[in-house]
Amino acid sequence: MAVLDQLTSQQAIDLENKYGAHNYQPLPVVLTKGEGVFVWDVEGKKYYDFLSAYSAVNQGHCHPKIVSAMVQQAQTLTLTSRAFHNDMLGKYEKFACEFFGFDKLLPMNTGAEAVETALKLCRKWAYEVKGIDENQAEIVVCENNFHGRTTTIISFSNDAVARENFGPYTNGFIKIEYDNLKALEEVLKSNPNVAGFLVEPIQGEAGVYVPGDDYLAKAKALCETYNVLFIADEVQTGIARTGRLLATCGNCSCENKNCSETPEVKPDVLILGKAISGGVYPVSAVLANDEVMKVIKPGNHGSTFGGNPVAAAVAMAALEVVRDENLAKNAFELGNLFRNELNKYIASSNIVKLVRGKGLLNAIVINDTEDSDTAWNICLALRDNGLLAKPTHGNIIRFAPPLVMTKEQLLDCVNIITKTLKQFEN
Ligand code: IF1
Repeated sequence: MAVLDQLTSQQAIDLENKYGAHNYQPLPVVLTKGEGVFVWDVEGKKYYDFLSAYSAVNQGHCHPKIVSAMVQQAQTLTLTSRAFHNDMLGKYEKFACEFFGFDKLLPMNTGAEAVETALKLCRKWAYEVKGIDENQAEIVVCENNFHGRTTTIISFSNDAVARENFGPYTNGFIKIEYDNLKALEEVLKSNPNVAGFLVEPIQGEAGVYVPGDDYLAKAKALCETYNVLFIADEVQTGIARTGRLLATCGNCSCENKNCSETPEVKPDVLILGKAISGGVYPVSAVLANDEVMKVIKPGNHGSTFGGNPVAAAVAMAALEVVRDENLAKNAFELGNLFRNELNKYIASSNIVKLVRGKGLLNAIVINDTEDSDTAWNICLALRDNGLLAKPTHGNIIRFAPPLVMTKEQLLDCVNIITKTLKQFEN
């Protein structure tokens, strides 16, 4: 078969099954093209994308400004490694630091790498600034977290499928219940070796679980009291997804400050990935102020590709798009509209229990057992009706379209979703 032969969906799926490791179970649809809020399969059928590559494609598929920045930079200089300087990295670091309100940025490539970076940064700070005895530092994490798939990160996951038979695991983590300030205070009070608290502002993989409005601010205050770093994993919630630039917001440059009842929080360490590149290129970053970032010295950490000129050019363009197209405000307004419209339907529905979320990071909970295949079957029917979404945790369906959607398009999608759900009412 020649490389350029057009495959049918079934041929493409068969190839993946035969030659690819079976580490995923994708929805059976084979995409070949994307533009804005739409994707097309190899047979030419058009879909609304309601996953956005797990919130990486917030700026819409193949955004011309981001793609053009990538192409231009790729034709000029792609990679120098950090053995030499390049003329894009510093510009990007300044841009991103000002954009998010931090002193310094450490560039990496994937979300998991950025989480690893934050954990290493936190431990080094614990020994060199806080004064914890060697190898004694603990980092507090939450039950049902998702922070990536490296050996250290799965060590503190409680997802059996992600963990099983990958041991031995990394020590130094204490797990507490999410959205439970008492549990946090208890662990901080009783353990002087705690160096950091790693938390997702909204738990994505757990099923878009939104904590109480004051949770993050009060957790941050507790961290301050006990001299513990508040580490926000905004890989999924960041970059306008939840209706503001960051779910924690802090003193970032977001214009849409009054967009939510949740108080602003400035993390000590901010982890970004996914949409920092608009889903065009793997880019991730850890941001912190000098007081924390100063512990990182030459040789402590790095990566061949982290901070490469293409990544820098792409990330700057992607962030400019978020700002110039008011994506935080759009996500906020469309998110409210989406939940209002779905709630009207849910009021008389037997198949959907509830909708929850913030901005355009939402999920519906299906009225069936966790191990039922109802959510999967609904996603297959949504696909047939022209909208792509994916179940998470059995009976929950995540809805996270690109943030460049219009109101008309969103209402069209609500129609597709409610029409599809009706097929499953009993
Ligand atoms: C997969 C979920 C989303 C993340 C947070 C770090 C990472 C992620 C908060 C790691 C990644 C992904 C990866 C994806 C599934 C996915 C996901 F369903 F698991 F929860 F987005 F909703 N921190 N999230 O959400 O980033 O290394 O992947 O770049 O297929 O594993 P990464």
